[in-house]
Amino acid sequence: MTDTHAANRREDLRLITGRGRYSADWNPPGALHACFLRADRAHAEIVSLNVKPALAQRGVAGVFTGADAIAAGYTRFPSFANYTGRNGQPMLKPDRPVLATDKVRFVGEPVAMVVAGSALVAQDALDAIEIEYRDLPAVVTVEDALAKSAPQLHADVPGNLVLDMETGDAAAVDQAFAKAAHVSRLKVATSRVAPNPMEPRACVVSYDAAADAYDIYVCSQGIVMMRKQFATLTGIAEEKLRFHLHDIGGSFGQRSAVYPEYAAQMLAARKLGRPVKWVSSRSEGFMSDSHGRGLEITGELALDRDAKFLAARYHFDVDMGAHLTPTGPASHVRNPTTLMTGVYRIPALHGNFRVVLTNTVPIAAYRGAGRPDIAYAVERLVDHAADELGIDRAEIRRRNFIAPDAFPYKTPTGAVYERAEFAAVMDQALKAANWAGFEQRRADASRQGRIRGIGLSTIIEATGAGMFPKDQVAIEVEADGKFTVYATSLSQGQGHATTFAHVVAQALGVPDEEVELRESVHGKDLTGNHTGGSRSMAGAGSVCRLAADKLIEQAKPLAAEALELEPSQIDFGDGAFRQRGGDKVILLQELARNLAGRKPHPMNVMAEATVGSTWPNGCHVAEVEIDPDTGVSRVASYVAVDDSGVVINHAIVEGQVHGGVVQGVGQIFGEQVMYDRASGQLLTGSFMDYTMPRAGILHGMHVGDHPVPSKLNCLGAKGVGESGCTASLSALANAMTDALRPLGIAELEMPFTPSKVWHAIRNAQAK
Ligand code: MCN
Repeated sequence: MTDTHAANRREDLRLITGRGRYSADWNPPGALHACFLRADRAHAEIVSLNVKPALAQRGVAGVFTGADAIAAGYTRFPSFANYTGRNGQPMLKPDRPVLATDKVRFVGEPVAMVVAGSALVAQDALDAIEIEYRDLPAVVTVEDALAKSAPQLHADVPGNLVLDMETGDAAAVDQAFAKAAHVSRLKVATSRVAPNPMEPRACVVSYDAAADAYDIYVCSQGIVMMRKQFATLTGIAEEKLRFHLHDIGGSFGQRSAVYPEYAAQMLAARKLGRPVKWVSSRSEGFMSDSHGRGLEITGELALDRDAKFLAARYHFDVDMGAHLTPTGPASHVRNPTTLMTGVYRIPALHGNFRVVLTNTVPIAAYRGAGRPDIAYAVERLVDHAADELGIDRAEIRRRNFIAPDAFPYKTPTGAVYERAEFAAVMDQALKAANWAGFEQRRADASRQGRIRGIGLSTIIEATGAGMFPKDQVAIEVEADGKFTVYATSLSQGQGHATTFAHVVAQALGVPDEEVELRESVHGKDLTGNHTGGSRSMAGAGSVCRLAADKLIEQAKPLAAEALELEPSQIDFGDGAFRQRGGDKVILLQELARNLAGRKPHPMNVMAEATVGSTWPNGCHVAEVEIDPDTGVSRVASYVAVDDSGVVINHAIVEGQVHGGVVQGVGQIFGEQVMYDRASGQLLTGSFMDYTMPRAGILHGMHVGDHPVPSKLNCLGAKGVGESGCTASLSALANAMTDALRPLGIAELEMPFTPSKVWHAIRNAQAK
């Protein structure tokens, strides 16, 4: 097993001293620049489109439209999810154009692309494009999209409903509800949010006519997935697509997909014979990068006389935006289904999904990808039930946790949880948060004119099982005896260069600096998953360990030969092969250097494994304080205790939890993409009107861990990348509800903006 450490991240010095290499940093000689004409309205037919005046502008090299994309056969936008709805009806997958042809379906949808010598010239030329629209009514909510009179977004999606699906056992749930002593019901909604990674989206494409191949520099989460999606969309063979993936300034799930702009750039690079570069502006990002969350969930919980859970049913209204993305359906349908029971033993479950298209930016995975949403619904409902029954919120959870001896635990919707210790995790968190001493703090705050509340959430996640059936990792031995590790994952800030290298270095018994990680490198014939679903450590990370072990096995006969012994006479340890009972020794790196003349190096290895989901879980406790005069809330303290299995690097894991929690804080207190319901216009198109969290909103966070090693991979690691997001929404909302309930304010919905909170307090006081 790998030991734990808290080494600083090896990549940080390079990144914070400006030596990162982001997509926009690529400037191939002779590059042209692209700009996109985007729909300025939510729903309209394109009556006419005349790009000639733009083409005539000085400096413009080309203008491309949807017709060019269709002519090139770029028509199969990937959508990997296949769900079956009621009566065997498969999920509908309407076509998504690269550039809109007959219709625009959301504000920001690309309609044409101008390519010019500079981005400014291209931008100016957009104004010369003549386009005539016939406006159609727009729908930006699920309710409006499902209304009988609603406009149809896609001719082949009747009623804008792509999937009407149920899961679980409706009859068993009905029976349980019929005999329940108490039923609690709560409707919640997670706001639609804009992920807003620090680096705006960017892509550079050049076409190599001699090889009929494309070089693509793009922000992404991993090469294999990206290559497959580009190939699916364009029909171009995967081996003709050469990806150059380097640093990314964050992603949060948003960069796992191919986007229309990239395909349009490929068209242009080929036709014009010059590289084509596009860098999104932040405003463009708000209206064209996928959004996240946006689920409305109504939950009902049936309880017996002892407040034990008998059954639960959930109704999900899922807004997918104007088109399906590759990750949207899995995020919003599969993940909530998997986790509908949360950390509780609930004998019967039923879920009902309506998955709907609206005139808004397409929705995709966003850190947590449906897990924060279902945890939010479950955990708020459990708190609601506790309140209705007058039971302590920790106590109702304790009575219903899946017991430690019940694992592996098969949930009513078919997921199989690995071992966890929910009660022990919660106890640790409650202790760290001084839950028992809260009423005193509430009273102290009240004396100072402030309203204080505390909330908890106890959650579980299923990390990504993997789009590709196996993860491969290669280790190549360099002439100087150093080791280069290749994987198909791609760090967007998670610190793989530190942790993966550490895993290998530890196994090989060499200092971490002797091992370098290179991810998603073109030309390495590896298959495996991208970085997403918090699966990289358990997936590629654990295969790093297998590869290192394999390298030692492979090197053993070579070491024996060098020592003039039989392999059975030597052992490996602390970076060297040693004669058993003798004094002959050869260092692994010395052996590596001695054999450097052989090509390929005889110690090079490739290892692979099939790694499914792991089941991280945790308990977060948030304490909030509200200023009733302004409605401004602050997080007075925050405790996160997570079971991430064996932790490889504590500093990184703590950073991951911090980052995720702050995203939750952002969403709970301000972040929300808003559209005008009548016109479908995007109202939050910049940081002027979209509230990102500021550093001061969260003080003094305590991160603890309660590791229950996973048996599902050789490191014992579970994921952690999304834990902060998954647990924080409900912990914070429950804390706000706890603060406001004594005033007679029952349930508010996120975001808890100062104005919403202030008005609620004023209305309550007026009563
Ligand atoms: N780790 C560890 N011990 C464990 C588990 C993980 O030391 N038991 C370390 C890993 O080695 C890795 C990091 O923690 O360096 C996260 O590992 P893991 O949970 O396996 O998650 P991934 O590396 O697969 O990252 C994906 C996850 C997701 S899905 C999103 S979205 C996300 C996130 O991570 N986006 C991020 N964290 C992010 N962090 C930053 N800075 N930027 C993003 O865009």
